[in-house]
Amino acid sequence: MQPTQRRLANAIRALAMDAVEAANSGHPGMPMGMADAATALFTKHLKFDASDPHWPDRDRFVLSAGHGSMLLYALLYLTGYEQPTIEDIKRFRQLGSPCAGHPENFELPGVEVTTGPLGQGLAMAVGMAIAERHLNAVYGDDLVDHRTFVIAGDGCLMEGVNHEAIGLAGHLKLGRLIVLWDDNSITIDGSTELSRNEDVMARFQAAKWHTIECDGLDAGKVSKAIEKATSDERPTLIRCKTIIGYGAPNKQGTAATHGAALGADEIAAARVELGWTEPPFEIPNDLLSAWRNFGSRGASAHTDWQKRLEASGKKDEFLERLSGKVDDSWLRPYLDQLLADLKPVATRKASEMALEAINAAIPATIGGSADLTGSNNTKTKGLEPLTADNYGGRYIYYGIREFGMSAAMNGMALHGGVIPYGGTFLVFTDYARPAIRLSALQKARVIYVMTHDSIGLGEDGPTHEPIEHLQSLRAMPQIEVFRPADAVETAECWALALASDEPSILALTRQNLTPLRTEASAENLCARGAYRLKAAENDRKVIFIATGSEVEIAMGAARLLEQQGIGADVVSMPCTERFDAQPADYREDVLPDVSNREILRVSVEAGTTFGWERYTGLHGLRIGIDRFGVSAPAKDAYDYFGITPEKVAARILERLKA
Ligand SMILES: Cc1ncc(C[n+]2csc(CCOP(=O)(O)OP(=O)(O)O)c2C)c(N)n1
Ligand SMILES: [Mg+2]
Repeated sequence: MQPTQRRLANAIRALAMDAVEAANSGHPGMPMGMADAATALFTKHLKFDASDPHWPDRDRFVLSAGHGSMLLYALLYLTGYEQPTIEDIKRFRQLGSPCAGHPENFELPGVEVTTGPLGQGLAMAVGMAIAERHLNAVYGDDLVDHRTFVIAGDGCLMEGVNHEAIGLAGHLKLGRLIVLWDDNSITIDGSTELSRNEDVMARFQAAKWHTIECDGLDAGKVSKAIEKATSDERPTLIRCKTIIGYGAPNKQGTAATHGAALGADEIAAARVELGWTEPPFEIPNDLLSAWRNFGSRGASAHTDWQKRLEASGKKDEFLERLSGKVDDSWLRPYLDQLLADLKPVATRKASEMALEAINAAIPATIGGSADLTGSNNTKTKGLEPLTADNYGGRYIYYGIREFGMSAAMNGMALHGGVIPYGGTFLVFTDYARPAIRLSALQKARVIYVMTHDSIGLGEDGPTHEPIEHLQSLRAMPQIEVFRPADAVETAECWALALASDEPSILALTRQNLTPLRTEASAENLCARGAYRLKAAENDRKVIFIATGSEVEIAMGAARLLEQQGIGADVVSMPCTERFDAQPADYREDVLPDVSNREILRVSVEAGTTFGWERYTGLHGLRIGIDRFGVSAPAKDAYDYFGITPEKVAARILERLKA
């Protein structure tokens, strides 16, 4: 006899409360409250095959309420994914267990995205749904035809990013996106009445979503709601009315179940309440085998898909595309053409020029901007807009939604098959930062095209002039910040970003820059992060270390010093992270021993000097800006802050005299 949906759900409840109890840490309330809804989704609707978590046409499931991680771990175990094992679950939240506190995408196949920072799961799901529709437009229903399901809590729907995400999803009519809202009226502080009186349903309706309400504790009703959702062309919000910690008789419905172990007494009482007689971590055979059958429910759909793939004539291309490998054959011819006709350009323009070649050579790129298309230079000639009427387009008008754009790009990158890049002003990485951090943490290949990267943007003034941004982004692990100095470096940095398995930030200028790399080189010099652009002609007394637009200024200062018999190297350092990863002998050659006081090292970057002592040594000279910027034409701003060849050279001469 088939177990009831409630009994299937109780297996999730038991695993969640027992795992949290064993760890004495975690969140039992959410998995216990949403167990019935999740059972409905996984046993009847979600298209997946537990034996192949990477099946490209699987539905994507995103647990946006990531604190309820045990819900997901229980589902993966019960449906028969190779991992997690029950031993992994017993070690929930312990060092080395893939069942980490919050779901991490690289720990377990089946965990599509890393969640925990509330709201971002939902926002990433929007990107997954975009990627699905785009690939569907390219490859057709036979190869790409899946949905994206999300479980989101009150917190996810309070966070600001949800406004950006649902606005974008409604606008793009992402009908294959279905969100189950765990409407339990509880957050950590207590009742949602403490902090919310908005009409969430009306808000989603206003964003052109389809909305449904149901009893979230009744799997049958949730199932009916999902059926309705799948037949509507709009994205759907299903409001699942639930009780947090459902099944724990004395604590359910209260914030006490949100984020703490229930305790032995309450767990014993819950076992009675739920009619659950098994010891911790044991699932009765009949129940486990029923769950395992649900885990292979998608096997025949998977086999059919495989047959269609074989017959499609596009198999190799499709798999190659999903592998994420990129072709860099565009780079050489592009550089040859560039070097043949050098002129001053802003690196944002140089980026657009490189993108013309990239977008022609790599069909997987999807560009976009948060309403600064003409400033970020992200739209190349051939790109059509990706719209509700043309999902095959490759350019997204994200609107003024930096955070939503960045989170969507994470979802697109993790979906696979597309390489998202998107732009805004560098200063507004602050608005996108939580998603940039998740790009890094998840190793999502997202390319951030961040223009107007210094006081060189000029008249817009200090609100728009990044100061601390470059260094603070460099401080983030697993992401590379590139600040190219001219058009050749810009192309090299683009090639590195595309080939990377990490996200990248390209910091690009508004103002024109003089070409510095004027000769072809066989090697991508930016790949080493820093290299000697100019060697000292006189006896070397100074080494400049500069980035981006300030390399040209350092070159000018070096020339002035050479005229006075003072030899100066100029090192261009487009990517500090890459330089730090070079072998010691290379680093030593470019920047000889920091304690060598015979040579003065001078960093030049039009931003905070914080951190540059890492390369100059404490006795070096750090030229930058340790205050907010000014509103003035770029030339005047540079002069005001003393970042001109003459003023830099004068400071060095003064220092050398002392
Ligand atoms: C951006 C962000 N802010 C704060 C938190 C800390 N936090 C985790 S869960 C939670 C409450 C969420 O409430 P709800 O989504 O209703 O979850 P429930 O208590 O119903 O499980 C908070 C504030 C977080 N994880 N992410
Ligand atoms: Mg809640």
